[in-house]
Formats: sequence, C-alpha cells, structure tokens
Amino acid sequence: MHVIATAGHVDHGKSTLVRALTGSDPDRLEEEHRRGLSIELGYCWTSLKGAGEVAFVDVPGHERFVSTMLAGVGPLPAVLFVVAADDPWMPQAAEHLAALDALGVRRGVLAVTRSDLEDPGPALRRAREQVDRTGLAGMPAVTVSGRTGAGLAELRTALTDLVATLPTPDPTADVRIWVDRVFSVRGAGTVVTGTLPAGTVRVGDTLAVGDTSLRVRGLETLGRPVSEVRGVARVALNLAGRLPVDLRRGTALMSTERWHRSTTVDVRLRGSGLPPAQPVLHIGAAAVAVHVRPLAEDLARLTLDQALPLRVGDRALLRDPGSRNLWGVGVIDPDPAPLRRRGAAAARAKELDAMEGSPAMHVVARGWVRRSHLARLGVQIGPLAAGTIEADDWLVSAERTATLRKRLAEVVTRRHDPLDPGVPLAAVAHDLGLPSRALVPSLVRQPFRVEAGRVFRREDDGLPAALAAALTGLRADLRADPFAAPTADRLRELGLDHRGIAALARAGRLIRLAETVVLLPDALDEAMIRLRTLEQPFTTSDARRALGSSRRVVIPLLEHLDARGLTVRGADDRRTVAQR
Ligand SMILES: Nc1nc2c(ncn2[C@@H]2O[C@H](COP(=O)(O)OP(=O)(O)OP(=O)(O)O)[C@@H](O)[C@H]2O)c(=O)[nH]1
Ligand SMILES: [Mg+2]
Repeated sequence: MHVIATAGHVDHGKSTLVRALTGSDPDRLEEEHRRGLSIELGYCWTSLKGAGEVAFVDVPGHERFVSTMLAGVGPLPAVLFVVAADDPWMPQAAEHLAALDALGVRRGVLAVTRSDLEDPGPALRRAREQVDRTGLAGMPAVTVSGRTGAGLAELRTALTDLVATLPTPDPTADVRIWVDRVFSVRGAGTVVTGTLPAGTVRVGDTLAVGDTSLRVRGLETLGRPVSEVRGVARVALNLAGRLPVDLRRGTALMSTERWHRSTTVDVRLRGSGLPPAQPVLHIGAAAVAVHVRPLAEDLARLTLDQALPLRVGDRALLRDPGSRNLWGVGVIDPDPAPLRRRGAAAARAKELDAMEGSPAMHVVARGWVRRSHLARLGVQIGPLAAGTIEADDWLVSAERTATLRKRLAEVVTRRHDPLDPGVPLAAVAHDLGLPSRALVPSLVRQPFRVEAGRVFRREDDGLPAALAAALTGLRADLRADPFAAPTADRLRELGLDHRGIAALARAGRLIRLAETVVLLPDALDEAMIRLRTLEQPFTTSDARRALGSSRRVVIPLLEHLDARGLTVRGADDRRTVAQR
C-alpha cells in the first residue's frame, strides 16, 4: 500500500478529486457538507493498476485549518498538490507548498483541476513557477476535472509512476504511528487511526503511549480486519489497556522501549532568519509548543512542552502562528547534553556540524554511550571508528579512551599496595567515573594487566621476597597431603601473618578457607575428584574420610565449595556434588 496526502488552497477541488479517484467521499462530517469545505482529515483509498492500493489523506485548505493540514502531510513522503484552473495562485497554495518544502517532501504530482471551468494553461504555468523553487521542482503535472473526469486516466498513471519511486520501508523497523484520529466504537472501545510508515503491527502486540503500555486488540486496514499489517499502511487500531486521558491527534504510538522521548533536541533550521522564541513544532501529526535557543545562524536547541519520540534525521517544521512563517527542522541530536559553560553554544554548534550525517560523531560527542541508546535515538552505528572500545553495550570514543588510559595508570599506581597487589575492577571504574566496570579490561594496556577481577602492574608479578619464601615452604608442606592445612603455629613459623595470607589469597596463590586455614588452589580440584566418588548425598564424615583430613579443614572447605556452587547442601546437612 502507498499513502499520499493532498494539499492546496481552500475550495480548489482536492476532496472532489479524491472522490473522483476513489469513489468515496473524504468529507464525512455533516458540517463539511453544509459549509462545502473540508474541516477534518479525510481518508479514502483505491486500487491503481500496477501500483496496488493507494490511500489518500485529504487535508482541508482553509487558512484556519493549517494545523490539521500539517497533521495530514506530516507523516507522509508524497503529495497530490491541487490547484484550480479558474483561480490565481492563492495564499494557502503558497503556505502548503512552503510546508511541504520545509518538511522535505520531494515527491508528488501537481494536478490542475476544475479545467472544465477555464483553460488550465495559465494556472499550470503559475503553479509550475512556484513549485520549481522548492524541493518538489520538476514534479509531474496533469490537468484534470474532478467534475467531468477529464484527465483522470492521466492522473492515475502519474500517481502510479509516483508510488513506484517511493522507497519500500523496512518491515522490521521500530513502529511509530502518529495518531490522527481517536474515536469510540460501541462494544469495541477506543480506536485510533494513523499511518504506519514502516515496521509491522500485529494483533496482540504491545505498543506504548508515553509510559503506558497498550495492547492491540484489533487491527484494520482499508476497512478490513487483519491480523498483521506492514508499513506503509493506513491503520485503525482497537486498543486495550489503561488509555491515557490525553490520547488525541498527535499522540505517538510506538514500539515499547525502542524510542527515546525527547524534551530537548538540537536541530538544523532551514528558512529565512531565525524563528521567534516560542513557535510551534509540527512533526508527524503532533503540534507542540517549543522554546528556541539559537546556537548558530541555522542551528538551534529546542525545548519541547511535551516529550516526543524523536530520532536523528526526523524532519519537522516550526511555525509562527502569528506571522504564519515556517522553518524546516532537521533533527541532529534528540538527546543533547545540557549547555553549562559560557561559550558552550558555539562549541556545540561546531559539534553539531560534525555530527550531521556522521553516526560515529555521536559517540565522539558523548565520550561514552550505550549502543542500545544510540539505536533508540535512530543512530545507526556502522563500523566503529579506530580506537573506539566496546564492552557490555557501552561504546567509548577513541579520544575518551586515550584520556581514560592515562588516568587508569594514575589510579592503579596510586592505589598500589605491595601487600594487597592489584586494584579491583570496581575500584578502578569508580575512580575513573566509568558507567560500567566491564569497560575496565578494554582500557588496560601494558604494563598493566587484568587477572581475577583486578588490575595489576607488571611490577606486582614478583611477590615480595619474604612472601615468596613463605609460599615455597607452604607448597613443600602440602606436597604430600594437599588437605593437611598447616596449623596456626606452623603458619607463623613460615612467616605468614594475616596480611601475608590475604596478599597470597588475593594474588590467587592460595585459598583461604578460614582465618588460619589455607590450602593451595589445586586442592579444590582434588577435593571435587574425591567427593564425586562418594555415594550421593554424602555426610561431612564421609567427606572427611575421602579427603583424609580433619574437621578443622573439611567443614570450611565444604562451605567454600557450597559458596562456589560446586556442592549443594541439603536440609539434613548432607551434600551433593553439583551437576554442571
Ligand atoms: N466545475 C468543477 N467544479 C469543481 C471541480 N472540482 C471541485 N469543484 C467544486 O469546487 C468546490 C470545492 O471543491 P472541494 O473538492 O470541496 O474543494 P477542496 O479543495 O476539497 O476544499 P477544502 O477541503 O475546503 O480546502 C465544490 O463546490 C466542488 O463541487 C471541477 O473539477 N470542476
Ligand atoms: Mg476538501
């Protein structure tokens, strides 16, 4: 399916043309018929040979309904621009054209209608001249009559050609539907409609409105119930759940946890001069009051009255309702850091210049950031820039990495203690202010290394001479019987006090089972081999016999094995070797 919006001055024949193309009336309201003009958005569809189904969002042309018009064209990439043959170039034709241009709409068909009333040549030339000054320059044109049907075949061909040029959206894309209509259906509850630009929605899916999760109870497209629909499509969703009270046109319905909701956004402005301090931001079907802080001639920070799910590359427009002036907006960063220091705005402007079109710069500008957060912001990180490090969903820029490596050297050196060698990863992460300790190993470079959750300097490798001698003595004692832990007296004789034992334990050279009960690390493997030969579950006495050791050693040894998940202690104090 394809979806096209209409645009053009009031009374120029948009709705009549949509009716001629689709056979249904986009003006549904009694008031619209009575007043002979469109007030709300209208939705009709038809099937075009070679193009499949094409739906139209018919917009009102009256100057009072510009906001509604913007909600209609906002989510759509293509337009049917309608001009009357029997009228001069009119203000809302100009306003609509400027809005389409600002929103970045580049594809459309120009239809000069009411050609049964007057020669369409002059109107076509006037419109062509205007259109060619915009992003829609060169758009194909047809002359038609909504009343007699003249030129309709050519218009259908032009529309078929138009939709053939529209890109096919990704069916796996994250869903964002700007609601354009909300109504209640007796027996079904609340139904909302909108355009699904990309992605897939299924009955039973959960979609979010703000922080609220809603379930898709029913789904319709083009008036038919379906179980699944892929964008682009017009959709009507029957929603179940606690509906927010402010659910209305402009509300965004989105895939849960896939979108960042922006209240501050840095943008590129297109248009003449700077917008006023408080214009209205129109994006999708939403219209939100914003505060503009200029950062450079054509860059600004917008602060939104309401959070919206915005992504890098989104096109929007700013409108000053007083002067009716418009500015195009291109989102560069939907989640900028606050500007604190003086002169920060100028520095930020430079950064934004570099960020536009460069996903890698989003990492550079932030220093570190979660990959999943960038995905929420719509930043598609390609291959990482040289020197960028990645761990546990975090990316750290090459520049930040270099600084962190210098500081890591300082931290590890400062915290160095010869009797407690190595600095725990958590302590390093804390001192560096890192968001995750998982990043530390990637920051460690020679002469540092990571072992057993600690960062060591190469100098730490050699144990102090006294400790090395004590360890040699201990090894000799345990050679014959790995479970004959030396007594407290023997440890003293070997020159091992509490600090010495703790240092060897941290360095992974011995296992400390209790205050003065120590074994060599490979005793654990030997213990497991012997315990496996026992009938399971086994008692403490069984274990003592199998290890040929005393309760002084066996009880803390079994507790140590329990703590490491190697054995499992039952209610009756019997144990089983863990299955793994
Ligand atoms: N003779 C003739 N009249 C037309 C033609 N198209 C529209 N009209 C008439 O022009 C008037 C306005 O037509 P609409 O289709 O409602 O115009 P619109 O652009 O939808 O107007 P808004 O939605 O209010 O902006 C109606 O009275 C139509 O009958 C046409 O091709 N020929
Ligand atoms: Mg109309």
